[in-house]
Amino acid sequence: MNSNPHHNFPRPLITALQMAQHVVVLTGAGISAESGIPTFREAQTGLWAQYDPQELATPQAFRQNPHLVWEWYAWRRNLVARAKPNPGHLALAVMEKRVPQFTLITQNVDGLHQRAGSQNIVELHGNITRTKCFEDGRIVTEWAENGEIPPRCPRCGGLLRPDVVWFGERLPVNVLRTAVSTAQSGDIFLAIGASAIVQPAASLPLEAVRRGKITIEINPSPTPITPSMHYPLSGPSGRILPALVQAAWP
Ligand code: BV8
Repeated sequence: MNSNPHHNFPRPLITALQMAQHVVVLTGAGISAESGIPTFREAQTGLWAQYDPQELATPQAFRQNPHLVWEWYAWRRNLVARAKPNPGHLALAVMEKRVPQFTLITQNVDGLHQRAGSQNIVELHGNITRTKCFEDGRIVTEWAENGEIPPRCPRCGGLLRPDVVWFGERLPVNVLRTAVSTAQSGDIFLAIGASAIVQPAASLPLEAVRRGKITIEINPSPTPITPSMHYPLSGPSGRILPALVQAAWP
């Protein structure tokens, strides 16, 4: 089904985008769904179907079974490497070029926004393509592949782990501070493909509402923040975002 380029968006929404000085976007796993990356809501596929991501994405799970958690991330890294940015990611990269200031806050760890050409990205939960030492938290770019899984830190011999924020771990302080201040300072806030459940990310759109920003949600399903949004747009971001960018900046 080709997207309808003249999707009838409310006129005030289009005008608000055209007049905006600073557009702030929060994306969740939903924006990568059309790139073939399963969201946390969907059951994992294949071997991982019997695991709950929220059980695996924790320091406890890693301590208990580092081999399993490392293999899960290796599977996801492989999935991400084979995936491509979809029209939703690409439309955000175009939108960034059309407005004076643009901040893209993402909960995703797949790096697809970077690959789509977005520039000003705030990675709330880290990035699965980066690896760090579980002991000292410092990034490691190469290590001896001697068959041991997980591999070990070349500096201290500690186990290596993905550079992502696990459940129960704090978000990097500077990252969260930037995300909150931009949600407060932008004039438009778009929440795209986020289930608005995971904290503290889920509080960002509501902070924008509290500060009287114009708020837009793009999601095929309702979420806890839908009732608070000025413009809840129901549908897949891979279709709605290109149509929205086309309507605002033909
Ligand atoms: C912290 C990286 C504090 C790892 C992620 C109760 C008990 C235990 C903990 C808590 C609790 N209450 C709150 C917490 C804290 C917890 C939390 O929020 N839990 C939730 C489950 C209630 N939060 C944390 O632990 C955070 N840290 O609070 O620390 C602290 C204080 C002091 C000392 C120590 C600690 C850390 C949270 C970060 C966790 N890491 N990711 C990895 O990826 O492996 S979160 C991970 O899940 C994702 O990054 C993402 O953020 C989240 C999944 O959410 P979504 O992105 O929204 O994706 P989801 O699948 O849920 O939904 C997809 C959406 O897309 C849906 O709405 C769907 O309709 C939509 N969609 C589908 N298709 C499309 C689409 N939309 C558009 N287009 C489409 N085509």
